[in-house]
Amino acid sequence: MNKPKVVVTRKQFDSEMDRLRAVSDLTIIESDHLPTQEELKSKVKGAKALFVHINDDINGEIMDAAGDSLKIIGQFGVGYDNVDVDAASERNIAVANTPGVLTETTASFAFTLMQAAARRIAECDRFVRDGKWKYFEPLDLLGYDLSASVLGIIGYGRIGSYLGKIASENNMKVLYYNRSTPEETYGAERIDTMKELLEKSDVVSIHCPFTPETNNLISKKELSYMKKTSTLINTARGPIVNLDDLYDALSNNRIAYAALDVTDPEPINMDHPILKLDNLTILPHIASATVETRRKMSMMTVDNIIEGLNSSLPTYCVNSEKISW
Ligand code: 8YV
Repeated sequence: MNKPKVVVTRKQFDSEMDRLRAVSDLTIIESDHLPTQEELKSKVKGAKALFVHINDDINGEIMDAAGDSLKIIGQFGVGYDNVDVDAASERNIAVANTPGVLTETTASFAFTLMQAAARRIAECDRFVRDGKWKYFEPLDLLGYDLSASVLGIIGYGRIGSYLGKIASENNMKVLYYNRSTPEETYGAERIDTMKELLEKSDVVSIHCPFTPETNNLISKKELSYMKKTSTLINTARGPIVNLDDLYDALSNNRIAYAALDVTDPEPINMDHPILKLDNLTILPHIASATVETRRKMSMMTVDNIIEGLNSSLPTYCVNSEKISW
C-alpha cells in the first residue's frame, strides 16, 4: 500500500523527520526563502498531513491545493494564528499545536528581555563595538533594578502566568489583565482594565494570543497611558503592537524602552525607522529557540501528525469538536 504523503515546510530535526519518513512519503521544503503561496500550493498537492510553521499562511486555498486527501495540519508552536482553523474545520481537517512544552523557555526569555532592557544590554554592546568606551563613567549607561519595579502582564495564560511566577520570585510586584480567571496566579494582582494596568506598570509584557480583537491592541492611545519611564516587551505576536505608534512613542520619549521578539511583518521591513532607535532591542522570533524546547516542539508536532495518519484525532487538536472522522 502507498504511504500517505506528508509535507514539512522547513528543515526540522533529523530524528523527528526519520520518524515521519518511516510512516509516510515525506517531502521537506528546504528552500533558502520562505515558500511563496504558489510554491506551497504545488508542494502540498495530494498530502494527507502538513507540518507547518508560523510564517506559513495556511488558508483555504492551500488546503484546497492539497485536496481531499488532507486530514491533519500540525503547527510547530502553541500559537496557530497563521492557520485558518475555520477553513480547516469546514473541510474536516484537524489542526493540532504544541502547548505546554515551550511555556518555561518562552516565559524565561520574556524575563531575559526585561533584564536586557532594564540594564540596556544591546545598547551597551553597541557602545563598546562603536568604540565609544573611553573610560569608566559612574553616571553613564545606568539602568534600573527590576526588583523594585511593577510588572504588568497582558494575558495570564500558561506563558503569562509562568512569567508572573518568575517575576515574583525576583521580588517584582506583578499585576495582570486577563479576561478569564487564571488557574494559578502566583500571588499576582488582577487588574480590571488594561488602562489601569498600563498606568501602574514599570514594565508591560504581552502574552495574549493574536486574534481579531488583539490586533493593534497596543496603539497610540494605550502607549499614552504608560509611564514615561516604562518598558514594553512583546514576545507574543507582532500585530498586537502597532509598530508605527511604538516608533512615535519611543522616539518622542513617551515611553522609555521596548524589547520585541516579534514584529509585523516578519521579518521587519528593514527601512522601518524604529531600527535606528537606541532604546529598542529587537530579535528574530526566538523566544522558544533552545535545542531542548524546539526538539520537544518537533516531537509533539510529529506525534500529532502520526496520530492523525492513524485516523485518531491528535491529542492536541484545537478543533476536535468540529471534526468527524
Ligand atoms: C515558534 C511561537 O517558534 O509557539 C509559538 O507560538 O511563536 C514560537 O515558539 C513558532 O510558532 C514557530 O513556528
